[in-house]
Amino acid sequence: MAQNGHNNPNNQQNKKSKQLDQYRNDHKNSQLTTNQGMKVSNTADSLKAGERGPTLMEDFHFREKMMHFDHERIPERVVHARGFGAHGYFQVYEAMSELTSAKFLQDPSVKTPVFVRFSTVVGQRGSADTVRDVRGFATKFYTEDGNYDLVANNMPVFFIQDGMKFPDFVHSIKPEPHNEIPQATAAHDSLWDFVVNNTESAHMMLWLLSDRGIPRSFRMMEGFGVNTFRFVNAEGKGRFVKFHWKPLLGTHSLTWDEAQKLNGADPDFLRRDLWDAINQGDYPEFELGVQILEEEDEFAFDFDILDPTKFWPEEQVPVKIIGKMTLDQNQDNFFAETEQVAFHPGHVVPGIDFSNDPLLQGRLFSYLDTQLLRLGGPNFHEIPINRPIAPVKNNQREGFHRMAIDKGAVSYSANSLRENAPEPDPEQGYRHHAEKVEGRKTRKRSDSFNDHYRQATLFWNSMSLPEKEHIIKAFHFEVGNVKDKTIRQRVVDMFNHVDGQLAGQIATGIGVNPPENPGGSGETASSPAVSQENTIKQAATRKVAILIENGFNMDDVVQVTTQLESAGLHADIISKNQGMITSAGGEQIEAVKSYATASSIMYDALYIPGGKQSTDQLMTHQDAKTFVIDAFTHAKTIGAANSAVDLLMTSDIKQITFADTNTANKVVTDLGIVTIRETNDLNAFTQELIDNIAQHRHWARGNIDGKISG
Ligand code: HDE
Repeated sequence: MAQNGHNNPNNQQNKKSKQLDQYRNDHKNSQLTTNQGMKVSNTADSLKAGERGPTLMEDFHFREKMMHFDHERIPERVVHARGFGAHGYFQVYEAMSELTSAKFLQDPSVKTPVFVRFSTVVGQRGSADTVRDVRGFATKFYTEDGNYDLVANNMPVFFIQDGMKFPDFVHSIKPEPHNEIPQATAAHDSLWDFVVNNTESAHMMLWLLSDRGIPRSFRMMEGFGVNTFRFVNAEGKGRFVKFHWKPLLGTHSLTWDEAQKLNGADPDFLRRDLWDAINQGDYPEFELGVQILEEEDEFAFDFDILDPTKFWPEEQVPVKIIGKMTLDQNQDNFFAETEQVAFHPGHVVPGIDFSNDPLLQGRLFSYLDTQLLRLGGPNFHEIPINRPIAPVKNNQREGFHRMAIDKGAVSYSANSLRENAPEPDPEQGYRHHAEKVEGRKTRKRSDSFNDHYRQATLFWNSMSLPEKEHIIKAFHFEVGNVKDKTIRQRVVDMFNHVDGQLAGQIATGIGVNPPENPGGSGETASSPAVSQENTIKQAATRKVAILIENGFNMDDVVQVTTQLESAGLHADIISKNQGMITSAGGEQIEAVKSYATASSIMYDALYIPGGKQSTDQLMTHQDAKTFVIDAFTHAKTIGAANSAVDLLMTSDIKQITFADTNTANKVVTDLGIVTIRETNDLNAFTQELIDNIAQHRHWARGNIDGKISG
């Protein structure tokens, strides 16, 4: 398996990768040196006065080694501290010249190198991956015209309308400052205190408490630029634009119970998933979409298109798909790449400009500013991962860690000593859209931003029943953890402006009064595009757990795994003990995991092959039973062949129709439980299994996480 994709002969090295090669250091067959390049004879013992004596001050090797170690850490990001990056490329489908002059959006044969960093927002750098949170989805395009950063989230709206409130909002959601509790969660008093006192957050809170807050994989998340930007074409015509990333695997989530268990069992679940997928050649793909609004339609909506707590429903403004990004190469070094990459919404290229969205305007200051502290000075653009592939020529000089050796006496403009080089280019250089702006200075928000509830209701109306149920449960957990009862009551009263039934159901779980007069915003429309029920459903890259013990049917394993793998899925053999397991016919197969290292939460589906001796043993293992019950409870597809059907029938799974002796050789499927008996031919069975896995979850199963409680 090609680690990191560099050795993959199909991977043509792009310009960015070639540039990074100058800095890559594999240390193979090398000898140990100091930082001055001097060979070292011993790095295990300090230089001492006598074998049992004190260490000497002159031990330069010890001092250098320890000094460097002492300074290894840099400040983590103030938000989005925990992240994970990967390299790839972007290709546009057709020339976008009518909409934008951005060069990387013109030629479908050009592969623009990209580096993407996915992140959580609230938790510290070492926090768990599967917490309920917004996910960051930041992409750096290394274009011929300089770096373009699309710094997006996996939800299309935001908590606040003006950048001025960002420090307040972040202070409220981060661990409380007196005791630094709780970590990586919104489930505490200060956040909900902020919410009820800043009701513009209502819409985003619903997105956060929806399944979008616990994605199954970074590969299965949408990305949204959130803010309104502007496309400008070569003639100088501007149009408003919103950016979207659409994952080709669809948008899918974990259940809350799984997410919580994964935080303990595998806090790296999402980064591991991305790393493994790229190493296995399952390159994540995302299509880039744009929603375009003509400037003359700026006021055509019942919301303000500059308000970042509103999205533009796809049913009203269609998403035009314009290209595709493929992530095909893992990073070599987490710190050098993921930790040091510096994004900024102000890193634009000609053809892309801003709008007056007051949140975006605030962002345009913050990102540049934050890098000064985090990366130790103004030269962070010289760190390899941040270097553009376009030449950098200007009169900026010096500062900490300056790498460039800028020759000559001239470091100013205009000059005649160097014929005014480097010279601005009025034709090719960036030209700001000549928007007409006028107004009196004021610290006032536009009245057009006043409605805080209608789109929250629109989002709520768009949810399927299981999605609504998950949101209510999320409220019960998040607000249930708020100690102050008045805040809990105010949450119910606030969400009564969104939907009376929702507010009533929140109240039931958190020990406060339902609204006296069930209310709502009056919004009756919905946007089917935002329900994950309507997303792409396919099985490729999903992981299947296969449980066996000695005496299993080899045919039941080989036929199914071969067919799963040819459909692009992955299977792991799991048993009580890791190691070789012997089939009924005496052949051996390796269990790569045991119940100590694997549990149902780490897989998308479960399959149990037949073989009476094997399934009889499985029936006696508590761990195997837990595997089955977890897969069932989390609404996952379960397959059982031959004697394994008896195992399911004697488990706690109830009210499901299984294959029986009357249905010999026939596939029986009920709510994602696929069974077959008395057969050697598992072809149709496996196909049915794959089709069910593609459904992601089978919420209709009932009694479970996704059950609708009226
Ligand atoms: Fe950010 N945000 N943000 N943000 N943001 C940062 O920049 C900020 C906002 C987003 O993987 C910081 O380099 C302000 C919206 C991502 O490195 C900081 C406001 C969206 C990342 C910052 C917002 C985002 C950041 C922290 C409101 C979705 C991670 C470290 C005015 C479109 C990038 C850093 C990475 C990171 C400020 C709101 C996305 C402090 C002031 C809306 C994906 O500069």
